[in-house]
Amino acid sequence: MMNSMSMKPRNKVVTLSQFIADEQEKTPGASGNLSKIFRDIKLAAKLMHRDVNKAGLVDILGAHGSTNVQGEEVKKLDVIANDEFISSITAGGDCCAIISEEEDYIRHLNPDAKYVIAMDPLDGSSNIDVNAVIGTIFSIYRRVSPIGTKATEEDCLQKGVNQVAAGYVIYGSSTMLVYTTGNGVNGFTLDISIGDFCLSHPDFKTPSTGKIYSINEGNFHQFPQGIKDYLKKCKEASMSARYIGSMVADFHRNMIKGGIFMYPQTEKAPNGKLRLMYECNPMAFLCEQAGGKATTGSQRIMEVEPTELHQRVPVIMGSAEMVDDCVAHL
Ligand code: P6P
Repeated sequence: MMNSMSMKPRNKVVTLSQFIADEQEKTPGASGNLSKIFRDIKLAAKLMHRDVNKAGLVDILGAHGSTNVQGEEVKKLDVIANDEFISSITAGGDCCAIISEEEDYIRHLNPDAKYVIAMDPLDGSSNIDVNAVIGTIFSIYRRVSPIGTKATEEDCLQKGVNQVAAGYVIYGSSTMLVYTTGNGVNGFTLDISIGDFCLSHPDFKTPSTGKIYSINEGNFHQFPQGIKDYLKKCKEASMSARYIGSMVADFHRNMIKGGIFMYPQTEKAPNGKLRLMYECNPMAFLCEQAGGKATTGSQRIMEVEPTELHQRVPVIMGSAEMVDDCVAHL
């Protein structure tokens, strides 16, 4: 009969809230505002976990603007995601502006707040109807304009190297929140039984190389010759092609297993497809913090000088040795 004294102590559960509070304590002069933004993101992520997991059951798969049997307007899940993240962050009051893939212009919030968020509320949403993995991507900056004034475009168009924090939520076989504040990357898995994210991937690093390459080879004939040459080398090395067309899912898999993700420029898309401010910069920050590399092919992604809110850039990111090898072919 095991008595309580002899029972093996259970591993200590570290929740996202505790982890962020501990990080805040280690940050001299931290006001707690950033911690509160993470609280707001966590709430919206849990609501999205609920909505994503019932998408097939209620009328939210239809195209935005259609009406359901009750004659109610049907909202697409990515519009719902945008609403949920913006309303949670607005209610928190710690953000002066948001730029979002779902918003044409800057969404101005609390002029007395000091942080700006760039986000893709639901990336890969074309995969929802086929029950594939989707995600939310976010990037956080400190404003450059005076507190107490309306946020400016300059606040929202900052280089990736100025990011204070970045992360993603992946709605997969489990829902995870992965983020960095510049002190490494930590992954938290949602335990719905306690309603919180628990530390599951502490300080994880991406392997320096790997056997996975991710790219939409349907665009092969439009790729620059260097990309074609690198892909030929990947095939000759019997690497595995893995691509589901959802950046968060492809990125997360490669981060853990090692690999390279590419969305290069094509004849039809001379700047590539992926957005600098709320897809490439946050993923580049995470990738570099995990020991990987992230480039446009000609420069470090986080050094790109932004010129517009929804600007696109070519992207090559993942295991450092694979990125170097790919760039050597360009
Ligand atoms: P393609 C999803 O639409 C997305 O923005 C990213 O999540 C994904 O990596 C990419 O576009 C897929 O694009 O042209 O291969 O379908």
